[in-house]
Amino acid sequence: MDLSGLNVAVIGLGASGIAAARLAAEKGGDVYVSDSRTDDAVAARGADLGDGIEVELGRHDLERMVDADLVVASPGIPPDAPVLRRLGDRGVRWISEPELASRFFDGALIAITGTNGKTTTTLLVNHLLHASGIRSAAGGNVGGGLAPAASDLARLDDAPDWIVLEMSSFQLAGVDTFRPDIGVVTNLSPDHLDRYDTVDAYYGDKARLFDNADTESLWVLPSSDNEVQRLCGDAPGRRYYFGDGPDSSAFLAEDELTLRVEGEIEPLLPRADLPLLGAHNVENALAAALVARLAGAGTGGLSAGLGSARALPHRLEPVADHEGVVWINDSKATNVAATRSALTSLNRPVVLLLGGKDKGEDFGQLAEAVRESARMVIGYGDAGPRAIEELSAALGDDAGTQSDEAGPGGRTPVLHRVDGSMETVVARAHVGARAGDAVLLSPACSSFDMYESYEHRGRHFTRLARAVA
Ligand code: UMA
Repeated sequence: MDLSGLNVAVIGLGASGIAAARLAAEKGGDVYVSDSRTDDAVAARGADLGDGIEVELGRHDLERMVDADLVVASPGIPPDAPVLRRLGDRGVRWISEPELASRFFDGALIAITGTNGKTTTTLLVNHLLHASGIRSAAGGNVGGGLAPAASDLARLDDAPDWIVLEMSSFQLAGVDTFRPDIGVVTNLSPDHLDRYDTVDAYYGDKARLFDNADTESLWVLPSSDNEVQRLCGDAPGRRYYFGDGPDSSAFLAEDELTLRVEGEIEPLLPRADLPLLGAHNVENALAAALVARLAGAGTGGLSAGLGSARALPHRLEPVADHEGVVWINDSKATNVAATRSALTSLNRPVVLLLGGKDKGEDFGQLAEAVRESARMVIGYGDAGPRAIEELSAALGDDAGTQSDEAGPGGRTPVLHRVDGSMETVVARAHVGARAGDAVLLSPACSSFDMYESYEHRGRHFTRLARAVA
């Protein structure tokens, strides 16, 4: 495919916009990129694009976009942002950056979405394919410097046989011809309610994964998630399930990660030998192994790859161990479901650090997991007061006051509100934790009240935890 003679407008000059602009220019398009910001960082990114790509900062030239043959919008720009609303009013449609990229992929495509576990599963599939000698490359929503944007993968000189893409709902909202050979939904639960009016609207964007399904499509889905089954509906293609369930092709059998894809049982790895913490990572590993198997990986490569998997930064990542207290950075847990999953998957009493930018989720949903696992909950940041209030209401008499004996196992979890910086939060956690505990930063919120990103928050927490240790 060639974009020669076509005008391409790219909205936003972040990782996504830069990658889209470079790809479109390389394919012959006349590219105009605009960003509403004018600060040094965005100016430097614009200058980096070099000659041949027109960059405009501080405004979006609507007429240029209306006249363009193709408009690519960055995923972080919500559809009700003025620029997209005005384009919509003029009847202009836009696509997302991975949609553009997918038009130039030579290899087969694996697309992985879901609320939690997308990044781990994406990078693990790639790791398992490599361990099996299959040429693949991973990227997409991943971010955090861990993997490139989709359009960068489309520009690789030596095209891999498989592309493994993490897809967010924001990116799926802008697909058109995007068609994965293997599509994966890890799980579904409410998220991003600061952008979507309803959970159904969020799920609706996720469902676009199935838009171009055909009988050759392969779908990898959790066996026990009714919401995911509903999302997939009657999309054509063959379904494979992972997790506990009668039709599952990837499951735990006698505490071993096991596949049964074509009738034959393939034990892969004892669960205890999987280097990733937490029950949800067993699910991620089962999904990844199943996907890699469908892409041609053999048992030997899968076993070796699972055994050599490593925790990703900011995802249940143990960062310090001091006087019997392990400090765990789970800053990527930016919604209630991710935090619940972290809490229930650690087999030790937890001092939970909860809070950040308020996305409107109900923290009361954490009550049961807190009752079971938490010695103490420290609410901080914008959402801290509401988190503590809702947990306190949901726990009722099961919530301790600051003077109570704290802890799980018959005693009541103590709920604390801390105003101030992460330094204060960590100092409070240090005082509250006992030998055998985990101090868990799993905030259930995004970071933007105090930080630039969840990575920034995770790095700061890690530094402070190590300083304590
Ligand atoms: N902008 C405008 N006009 C506007 C609004 C914003 O020009 O009206 C500009 C901003 O000034 C900024 C640029 O748009 O310069 C930012 O674009 P962006 O927010 O889409 O961010 P990118 O840097 O392009 O990163 C995006 C993804 N970010 C989001 O979806 C918020 C990255 O996912 C992804 O790694 C990257 O593309 C490459 O694919 C990050 C993420 O947090 C990791 N994703 C969310 C998540 O995982 O929960 C969905």
